[in-house]
Amino acid sequence: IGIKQKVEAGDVIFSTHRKIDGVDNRDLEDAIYAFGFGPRCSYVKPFGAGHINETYAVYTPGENGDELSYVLQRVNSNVFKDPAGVMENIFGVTEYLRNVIREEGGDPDRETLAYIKTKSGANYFEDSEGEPWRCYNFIPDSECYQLVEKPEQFYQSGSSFGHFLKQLGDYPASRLHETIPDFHNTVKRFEAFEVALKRDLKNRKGSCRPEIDFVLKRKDDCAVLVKQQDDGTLPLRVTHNDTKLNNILFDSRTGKGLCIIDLDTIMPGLAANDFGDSIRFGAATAAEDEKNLDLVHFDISLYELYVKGYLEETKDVLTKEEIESLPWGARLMTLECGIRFLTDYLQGDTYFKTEYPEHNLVRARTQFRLVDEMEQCFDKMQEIVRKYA
Ligand code: ADP
Ligand code: GN1
Ligand code: MG
Repeated sequence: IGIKQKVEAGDVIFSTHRKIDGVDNRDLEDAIYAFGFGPRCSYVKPFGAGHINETYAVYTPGENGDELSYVLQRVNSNVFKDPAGVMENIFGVTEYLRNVIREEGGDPDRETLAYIKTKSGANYFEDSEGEPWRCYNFIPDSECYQLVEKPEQFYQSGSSFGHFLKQLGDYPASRLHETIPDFHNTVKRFEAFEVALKRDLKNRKGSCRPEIDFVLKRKDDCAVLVKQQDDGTLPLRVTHNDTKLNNILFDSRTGKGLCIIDLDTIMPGLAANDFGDSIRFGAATAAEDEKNLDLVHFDISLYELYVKGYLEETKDVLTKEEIESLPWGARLMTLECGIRFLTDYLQGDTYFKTEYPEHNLVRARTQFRLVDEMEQCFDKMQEIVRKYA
């Protein structure tokens, strides 16, 4: 059955020209007016496959009929407690990137996101329930993937995220708000898991014993990178912190990596974590929520392609210790993500969007399968990094 590889928009859920039955769109409509589209907007469709925010594609009349022109998002305020801080980070970083891209001779309108202010000049709009909405230009002739379609894409992805790290090398990190404190502190993630396990609020413990044991056995692993960060072995950089394949747009004309999106979690962090989160998602042979674990494997040849693209961009910037830490980043970001899914399962699915009751458990299982396979070929993973360093 498989998932759609390409990210596409869904069915029309709002239209300025006709009434759509059965959906309460008042807040969406208010947001459309707040950003100044009003009746100029033809219709809106749900968009994207993110687990946190709600994303909408806004269509307006163009030369060849209605075209996707803007992306409108309701930010999840349960996850992002300080939306003003999130938006300040994003405006700061994208403005900075525009200058860098101009200096590189690139096209700032395609290579970074352009956020739009509300009619009254605010960074975001607050709806009747106090929920934050923000808006940016849709980048035409771009594509977004859930799974690697051609291996070359993953090389491109490594190259783009590596380049992104370099572009933000001199960005004043002190200007950044920490949008989610301890986001990739794997030790704290383990502790949160222990709390959820102890509470077992939804009596789900009995249904995931093997997964619980898998995590408990890896308690010491959780500290590997946190320790090196604390003792200064690994420096903090300005990192993206959510480097999934579907957070990068590819140029449909050239097939090359074009633009890094989803900038909500830009914060000081470890290079290994950005590297690792990309590997976790993109070097897998199946979707993050594949139920048939026989289909879920860690593809080391995809890993190698990413390493190549990433290190071509960053090997002169990263320290020796950082380069050495990359394979651990892959292992630990995958373990951490699995821990987060399992924790959310135990606490009753309050964080990630789910489509059915075991969804988070299914996701945790794929992550643990990947961790297991990475552990088995860890020497090889380290060798590959050394080869391209
Ligand atoms: P989330 O936090 O929910 O993941 P994203 O900002 O990543 O939100 O957007 C969700 C999805 O919407 C992306 O994965 C991508 O498929 C699509 N998307 C967002 N912005 C654009 C854009 N400018 N052009 C094309 N697709 C986009
Ligand atoms: C979430 O929002 P989205 O889908 O890009 C999550 C990431 C996880 C990812 C797992 C703010 O990302 O940390 O790695 O799901 N984002 C947040 O797919 O928690
Ligand atoms: Mg996203």
